[in-house]
Amino acid sequence: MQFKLEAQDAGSKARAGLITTDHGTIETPIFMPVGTAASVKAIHQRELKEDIKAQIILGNTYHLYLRPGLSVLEQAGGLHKFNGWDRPILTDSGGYQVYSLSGTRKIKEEGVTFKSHIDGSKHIFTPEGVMDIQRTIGADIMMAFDECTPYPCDYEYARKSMDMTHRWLKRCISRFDSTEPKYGYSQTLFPIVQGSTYKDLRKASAEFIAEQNREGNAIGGLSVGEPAEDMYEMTELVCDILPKDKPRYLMGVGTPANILEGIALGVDMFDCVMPTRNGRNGMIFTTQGIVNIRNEKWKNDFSPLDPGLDGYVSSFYTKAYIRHLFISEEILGMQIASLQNLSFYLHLVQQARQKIKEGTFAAWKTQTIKQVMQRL
Ligand code: PRF
Repeated sequence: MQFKLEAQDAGSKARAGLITTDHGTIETPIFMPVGTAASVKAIHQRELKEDIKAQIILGNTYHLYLRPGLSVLEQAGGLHKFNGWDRPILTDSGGYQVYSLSGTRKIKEEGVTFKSHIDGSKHIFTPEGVMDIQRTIGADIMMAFDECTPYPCDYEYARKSMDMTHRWLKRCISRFDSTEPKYGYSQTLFPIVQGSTYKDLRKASAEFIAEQNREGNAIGGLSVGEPAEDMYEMTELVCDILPKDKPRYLMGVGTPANILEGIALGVDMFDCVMPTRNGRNGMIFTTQGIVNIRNEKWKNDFSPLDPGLDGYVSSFYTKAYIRHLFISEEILGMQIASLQNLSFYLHLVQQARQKIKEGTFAAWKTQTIKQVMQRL
């Protein structure tokens, strides 16, 4: 993997760059649609590529390990072959899903034992095991195994957890560096900064992660319920320590406003279930603002869903029709809303990239947040 810094904004810490992998190049800043279980929910691969113009998608170690399982993935020749997505894939390590999804779990130095949310069966994730699983999945970018602390989190717990995440990282690195990719293209490993909302812990973690000198770095443990101001403060502090010449990934973030603020602080990569999950619930992001499509006010509104985007779903379907689909629980409503939301997110980061290159990002950001976050 390579990262080339192309431009830096004059009025903020925003950057534009290019990440090159064996499955193609990613223009940053980028938003990565979440494809948890080998599928971006309600979106098929041709739409992902041609309508949304996604450049990289996310997969989840936790889900893929439980279903379809490693034997199927290995026989398929890896996740790219299995789901027909030939552009880059990043997999999260399970260091988050294990905590948020599985019922009973026990965290020990060796790793985390947990029960499957599907059938209650018992499993253990260790740093070494999670590296092996991601080798088998064949992700272009693999994530280190970490503990994402909840919010709020007392200082002592946050410190001990961060230290364990650092020891786990060392184990991830030694397993990663002593194993080979399985499918003939290269893979890379991103470590994850933790430290909850404590400045001294975040600083220590960012310094430790930077020292490992990997090809890219991630910021975890944020967007877990803390005030947005805390998230931005931690993000800025960490970005200022992480190396400039490597991509920075803010995990699980966020709203359009969170993403633009993150970009302004020097973040290059984002992922979030919000555009797909909220889309399936009838919350639609547009260039003009946020639409609750079930609202009575759209009943007779025959204007296009989003006149500001020129993609197929944005211009072809009317608000009245999509409202009808949601009220009637027609599955097509969820598909259209998911497509629109992802198209909007990708358009947003593409525009941000353009503005960074032009040196006008900061002013554009303020005005855009105001516009796209308003409730229509
Ligand atoms: N760790 C991992 N994945 C994550 C997070 C984390 O802290 C977050 C936090 N927002 C989202 N996804 N491994």
